[in-house]
Amino acid sequence: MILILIGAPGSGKGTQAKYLKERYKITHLSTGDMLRENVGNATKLGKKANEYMQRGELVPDKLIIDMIAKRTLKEDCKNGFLLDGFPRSLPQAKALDEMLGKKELELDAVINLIVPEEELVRRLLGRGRADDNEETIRNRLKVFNEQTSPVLDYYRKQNNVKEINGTGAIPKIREQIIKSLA
Ligand code: B4P
Repeated sequence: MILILIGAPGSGKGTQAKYLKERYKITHLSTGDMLRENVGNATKLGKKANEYMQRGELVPDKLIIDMIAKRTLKEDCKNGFLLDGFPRSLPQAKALDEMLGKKELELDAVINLIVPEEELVRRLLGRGRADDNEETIRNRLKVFNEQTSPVLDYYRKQNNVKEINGTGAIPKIREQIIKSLA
């Protein structure tokens, strides 16, 4: 099974991914977590990515695409994977299509977590990660509307987007996702 979780920053992608990977026995690939690990280990990629992350901008496509292409080659991706936070731009979506096409794999569904902007800001300020200050949050939301929304339209044209209300109790949202995939 190959799934994509899309949603604005703070929509709960990471939160829901933890349950979905267990439910479907697939590997969770969060580009945000992978980048933060690189930042923490001060790798070449981490040093480059950190500047963009602190400003709330997208890390350049080439770096992200190479990182995901390498990661999906690993043994634990053989049974499928859950992409959390990728693709976030049209070039990333097209690169993913190419990657899957070469392996004759198909995307099962794109899950879109919908949460109103005020609720997103409230959640992120509450989370308090290094890139969760008000200025960076506002920029991340702007970047989402400008660069990630077209990715949703791209998948809507292929008819495989599951629109999920991302507000309310976490287990209820999880149930809605599972129902939409049945
Ligand atoms: P990410 O790590 O992907 O983080 P996110 O979008 O901010 O958060 P997420 O939606 O996972 O929210 P969470 O579950 O934690 O991105 C960080 C940065 O990395 C980006 O800004 C960018 O610079 C870079 N990056 C990552 N991927 C990239 C890519 N593909 N291309 C380029 N750059 C990339 O939930 C947030 C909070 O809400 C938590 O505190 C949680 O407890 C709470 N919450 C969750 N569900 C809730 C609910 N139902 N009700 C109340 N609170 C809830």
